[in-house]
Amino acid sequence: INKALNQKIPIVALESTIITHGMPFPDNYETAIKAEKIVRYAGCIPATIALINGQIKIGLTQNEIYYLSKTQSTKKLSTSDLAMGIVQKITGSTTVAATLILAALAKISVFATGGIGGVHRGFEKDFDISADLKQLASVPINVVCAGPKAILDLPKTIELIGSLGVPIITFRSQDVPAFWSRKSGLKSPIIAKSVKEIAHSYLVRSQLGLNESQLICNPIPIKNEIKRQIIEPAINQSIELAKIRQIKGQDVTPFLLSKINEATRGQSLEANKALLFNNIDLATKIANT
Ligand code: PSU
Ligand code: MN
Repeated sequence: INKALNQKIPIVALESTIITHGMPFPDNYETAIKAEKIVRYAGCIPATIALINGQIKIGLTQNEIYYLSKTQSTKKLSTSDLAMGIVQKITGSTTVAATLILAALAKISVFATGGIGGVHRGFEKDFDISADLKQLASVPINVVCAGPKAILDLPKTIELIGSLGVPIITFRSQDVPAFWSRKSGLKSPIIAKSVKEIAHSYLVRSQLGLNESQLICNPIPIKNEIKRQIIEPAINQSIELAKIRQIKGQDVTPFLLSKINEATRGQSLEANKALLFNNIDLATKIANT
C-alpha cells in the first residue's frame, strides 16, 4: 500500500463487515476475492481494511480474508470500538464508519461498499442511527455505494446526511437508489453526469476546505434489480421478526440482511453481490481519474 501511495497508483479501499456480517460463507469469501480482482483488473490496488489481532490492516492477504470469512465469532467494529479493539488485540471487521477512519489515516481517497447504514425505521423508539453517518461527515473520501440500505428509513436517512453537510451525489440517476432497487421514490439532490464531474467536485471540495465525504450513490444494474414492491414485504417481515426476537444495536443490520435473504430465497444476496461489484467498478474509474 505504501508503495502504491508513493508511486501514485490509485487505491480503492474496501470494508470487511460485509464479509463477516453481511454475507454467509462461502459467498462472503468468493465476493471479497472477486471484489479485489475487479480493483486489480482496473489497474488499481485493493485495500480491504480490518483489525487482525489488534493490528490495523490496510490490505489483507488471501488467508486473512479466508479467516474473516470463515470465523463466526469475529467482532464488528465501528468508530467507538476501534481504539479498545487495538488495545485488546481483537480481530474484527470494520464497518463503513471504522473503514473511513482507517482509509483516511492511510490517505486513501476512494472507498467502495454495498450500502451505507443510516436511520433505522422506528428510530423514535430506540434511537438506532448508524455511526456511518457521523463518520461520513468527518473525513473527505469518495464513498461509492448503491444508496443507503433499503431496510432503513430512507427519507430520514437522506435528511440527516444532508444536515451533516455530506453531499448525496447520484450517478446518472434522478432518484436516490435504494440498495436492491434502482429507485427509492426520493428525488436525487445532486446528479453527476460523469466520473469526471465526481473527481472534479472532490477536488473543489478540498479547495473549499470541506472535510466531509462525497457519497456517490450508484444504482444497482437493471438486470440484478429487485423492485421495491417485491423487496418491501420481505423487509417488513424481517423487521417484525427482529422486534419479536429483540435483536438490538449492531446485530440489527446483519439479522435483517440474512432474514431478507431467506425470504427472497437468495435473490437479495445475489443482488447485493452485483451492486457491490458495480460500485467497485465505478470506484476504480473515480480513482483512475
Ligand atoms: N453494505 C453491504 N452489506 C453490509 C454493510 C454494507 O452491502 O453488511 C455493512 C457496512 O459495514 C455498514 C454496516 O457500515 O453494514 C452498517 O451497520 P450498522 O447499521 O450497524 O451501522
Ligand atoms: Mn445500527
